[in-house]
Amino acid sequence: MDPFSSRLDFVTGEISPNSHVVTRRISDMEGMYLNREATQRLIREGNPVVYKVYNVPVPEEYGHLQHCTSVVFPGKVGDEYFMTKGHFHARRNTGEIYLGLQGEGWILLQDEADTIKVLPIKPGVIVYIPPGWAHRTVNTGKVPLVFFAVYPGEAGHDYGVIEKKGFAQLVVERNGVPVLIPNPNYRRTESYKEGKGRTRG
Ligand code: PAN
Ligand code: ZN
Repeated sequence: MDPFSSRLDFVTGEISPNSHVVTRRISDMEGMYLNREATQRLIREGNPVVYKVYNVPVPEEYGHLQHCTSVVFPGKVGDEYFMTKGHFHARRNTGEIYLGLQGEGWILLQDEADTIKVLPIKPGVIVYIPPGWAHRTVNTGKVPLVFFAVYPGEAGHDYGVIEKKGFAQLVVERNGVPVLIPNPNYRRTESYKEGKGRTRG
């Protein structure tokens, strides 16, 4: 394919022309927030947009580089801050780079042995997500959190694992500040918990 360029607005996160926009509302994330009642109330009261992704379409193939911006809006479901769904890459041996452009938040990272790490993101911060770590972005601030991401063409997205088991920790507001709490609904990965590892097939 021919080389090309795109324009990125550092404030709004919008990429133009030709970006493909994905919009996620609260109703697209049912069951991901702890407070089910607050989730249903928000859906009834206008179903707000939680985040948008402006994706530059390139072939989903080895050698290419996917790139996009994400905009996570400020807000909470109960005490829990607005966040992305979170995913593993379908090809686990692919990493990713995030560069913070506006706002502030936390990146939650979790590997398949359920180890969890948290890294703050804000303008000028580069977050390196090594292969094998699921990642979710949480907006802990009062303005939209905007970041740019680059990852291998063939990475793909696996949402299923996180939809099923969630992240081991949640980011909630306590006395006006973000804190991590254990997720009471978290289901650990049985094979790792029992030390069996993975089986074939
Ligand atoms: C990001 C994410 C984006 C939206 O571009 O896809 O922030 O989050 P979810 O994909 O979890 O809904 C990325 O990590 N791409 O690989
Ligand atoms: Zn990713």
